[in-house]
Amino acid sequence: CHSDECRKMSTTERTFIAVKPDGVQRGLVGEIIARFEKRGYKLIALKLVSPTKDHLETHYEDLKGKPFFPSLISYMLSGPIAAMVWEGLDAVKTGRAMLGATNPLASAIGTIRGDYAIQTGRNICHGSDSVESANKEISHWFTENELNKYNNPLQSLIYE
Ligand code: IDP
Ligand code: MG
Repeated sequence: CHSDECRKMSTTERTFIAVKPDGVQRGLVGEIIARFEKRGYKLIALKLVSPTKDHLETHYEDLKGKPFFPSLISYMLSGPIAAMVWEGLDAVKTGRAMLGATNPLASAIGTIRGDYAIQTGRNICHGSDSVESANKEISHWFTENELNKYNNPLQSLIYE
């Protein structure tokens, strides 16, 4: 089923979440993972990677014309990135809400950026902005083999 109604009910929606190099170096990987775990999302994939410039330019290809694009790419190249896939009801939109606004100063307290970051150019994390870009990003960062298939017995405690 691919209708909007079904999508709203889908407990298998997936989003690509990444801890950027500043977040990794500041020791925030565990904190960010913990928030998604505690919320009830299911961890499908997880790795620490140092992608090429090419890989990052493709990831951010929609921003290619922006004046901050070169500094964004060097920021993303400044260290390893913790890449992950989380699955669950409304994972894309809720994932973005958990991250907070792009500009951390505009992010609500209680969000990841609102609690741990100050500037847009050092906003510690990435989250897909739509189901369509999530699918694109997941296949850009992970092979099919890296997307783990397993049963989580806690599902019945998280979903009615
Ligand atoms: P998002 O990460 O909240 O989806 P986007 O607009 O997709 O925000 O921008 C991607 C990333 O590019 C941001 O997370 C931030 O790191 C960086 N960025 C966006 N706008 C600016 C800016 O005006 N100055 C510096 N960096 C920016
Ligand atoms: Mg974005």
